[in-house]
Amino acid sequence: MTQKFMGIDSSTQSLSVTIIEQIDQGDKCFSKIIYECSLNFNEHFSHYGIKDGVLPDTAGTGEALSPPQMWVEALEAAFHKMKDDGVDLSSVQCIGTAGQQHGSVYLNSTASEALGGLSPTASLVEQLKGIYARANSPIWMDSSTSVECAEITEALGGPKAVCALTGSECFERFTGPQIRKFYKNDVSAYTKTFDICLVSSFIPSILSGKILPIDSGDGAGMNLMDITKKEWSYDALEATAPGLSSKLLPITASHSIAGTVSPFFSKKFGLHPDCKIIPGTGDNPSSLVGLGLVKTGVLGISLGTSDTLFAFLPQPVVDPTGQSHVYGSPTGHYMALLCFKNGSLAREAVKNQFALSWDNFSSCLSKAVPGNKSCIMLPFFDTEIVPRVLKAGVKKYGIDDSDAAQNVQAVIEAQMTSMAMHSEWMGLTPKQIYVTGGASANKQILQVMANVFNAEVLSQETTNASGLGSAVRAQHAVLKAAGQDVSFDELVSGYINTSEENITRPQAEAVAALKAFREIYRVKEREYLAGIQ
Ligand code: ADP
Ligand code: XUL
Repeated sequence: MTQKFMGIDSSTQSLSVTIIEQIDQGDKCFSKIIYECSLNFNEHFSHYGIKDGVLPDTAGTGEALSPPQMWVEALEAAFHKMKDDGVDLSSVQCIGTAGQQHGSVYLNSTASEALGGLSPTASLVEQLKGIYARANSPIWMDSSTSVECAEITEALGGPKAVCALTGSECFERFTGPQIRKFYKNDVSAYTKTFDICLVSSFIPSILSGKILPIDSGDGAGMNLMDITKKEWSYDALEATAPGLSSKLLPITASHSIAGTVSPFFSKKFGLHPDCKIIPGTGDNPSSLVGLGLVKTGVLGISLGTSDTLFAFLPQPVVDPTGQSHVYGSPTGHYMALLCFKNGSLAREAVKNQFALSWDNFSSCLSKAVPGNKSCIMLPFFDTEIVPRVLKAGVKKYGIDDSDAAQNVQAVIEAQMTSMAMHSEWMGLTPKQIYVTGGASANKQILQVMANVFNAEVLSQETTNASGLGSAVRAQHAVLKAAGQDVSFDELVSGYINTSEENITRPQAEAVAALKAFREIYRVKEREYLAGIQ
């Protein structure tokens, strides 16, 4: 017997689908990826005026907004593509979804009815255009809410208190400060908001035709959820905006079943009317599952638009420096996460500055002598989250501005060193790192990572761990509902590629050089941060 499960990942620059198939043989079952597709927003949806999925910040205030209608159009386009590609959607048992974290969608009083009454004869975009109380959604790249962060922090008793309560200090991109700013700037639109969704709860709400709750994984990225109770904190809601509790459904566990697919999708695209929908989660909690990080001892790194470093935590532990976050894990436990905003954005800035292809970029790295003769770049092409840098500015020490190879090496060594240095508080000395995201296809970048962390680096079969994680979450929910107690570990272990050619090993000489480099980098970063305070 075979069953299929779908994962959808609505990320910053694209919407991707992963379908897995489970084949039951006697008392054993095997699963594999049978279909993947991705729709890039620049390529397909530039008519929204976006670049890399985000509207231009013309006022230069640090706002980062994206049109939710673009995500809606991408969702329907992905189903059209699957149909065109001949995918048999009728045997999909359940759909799991993930979304870029923190981004929020503001729905008015007509949204519930519009979602519940979608007609298959018209497009989603046409039918959903009137449901928003706010046309554009603030997303995770936004850095415009420092004032609101300070206000909420003060109301809740200081940064350490906020961190202990919600798992993170107040961060500009977190949804609570974003909601507060919206309330202060446009109280009338805030009042007309009936429901606030995250990107991760908006997408499954469209699929199921009803507004679904936020899960504890992504709910932890709002500065609104009590991290130990996994419930809304009424103190945090009060400190954020009046009447907020009425605009949020109670938090849910992402392994529950939330509903079935709406008739729009079954009639238009041939999904079975009983196809289940589970609550969405953030792309990072979803990647945790997709990367098999459902136990301690292994580190995960995603090299996407932003770079993230994450690890499974059995219990919530808080970063004493207040730079990291604790989110819910779809397994019911926790995860630690550090987010480096200048990920692919910085790599691409250097690549574009010297008009390089990715192949040229890689060959610069393959010829590099580790440690770059102690030449250092602090790669804050944009504002940064870890370490917190609120004004963009690249700082170079000893780097020749016309030397492409030196700049390429400097940006990669800086990024990997920064990740290793800022995750020291977790006290992990990982033997292995599982890596994903667009840039994980680059072997030379992975070699620098292996040398900086002194650990083996294993890249995943799919570059979309978040989509795979959501498909596996869907599978887990269906098995659990059927009374089969299968662990996440059992479900994901088959996807971890441990083959010899997939392992990038640390090189002893480079490890030593980069250990010394880390200390120089630490001093330079500290000096720089002290200078910009
Ligand atoms: P997101 O999920 O955040 O939208 P992805 O994980 O899809 O991002 O990563 C997209 C990024 O991957 C691109 O912006 C690009 O910079 C990067 N990328 C793609 N191929 C390579 C490569 N060979 N080397 C380095 N970076 C790459
Ligand atoms: C995590 C974060 C980013 C987004 C990107 O806190 O802000 O990783 O989830 O998709």
